[in-house]
Amino acid sequence: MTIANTSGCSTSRRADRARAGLRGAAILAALACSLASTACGDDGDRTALGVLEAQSGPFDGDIVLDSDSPAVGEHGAELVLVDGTGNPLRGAAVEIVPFMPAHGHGSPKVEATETAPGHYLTEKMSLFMPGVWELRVHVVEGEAEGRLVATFEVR
Ligand SMILES: [Cu+2]
Repeated sequence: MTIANTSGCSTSRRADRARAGLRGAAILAALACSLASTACGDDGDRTALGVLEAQSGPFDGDIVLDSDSPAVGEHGAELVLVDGTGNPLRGAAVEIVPFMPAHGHGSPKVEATETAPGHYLTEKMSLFMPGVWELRVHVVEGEAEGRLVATFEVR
């Protein structure tokens, strides 16, 4: 799913693909991206900053970090997760592993606890170096399992 993010580009790559057949819309999307930062390019390898992308499994959702411009240190985040039919995902076990792809290391896994139906909160992720961090989210609900990822830049 897509949320507003600091890159100024509000379209996810998935949404871009869905629109690819609509020529006018595609041109508009390209124009919007050309006006935005490099976080929203055609590189295709990197997700837009702050956008939670489903990688496997039936789940989808959004993530909000506790800062729009996170500094090195401990950070919290709230995830809003939905099941395969778009309803709030209740009673799931949600874990997050912060990882720095450029450095090949992460920081300790944290659990996110459900605070309201479909809302999962974590408070103490250690983002201890400046640079690009992936938040790798693992979700288990009954027999279903899913992985999602969001990318943030820490200053
Ligand atoms: Cu690092």
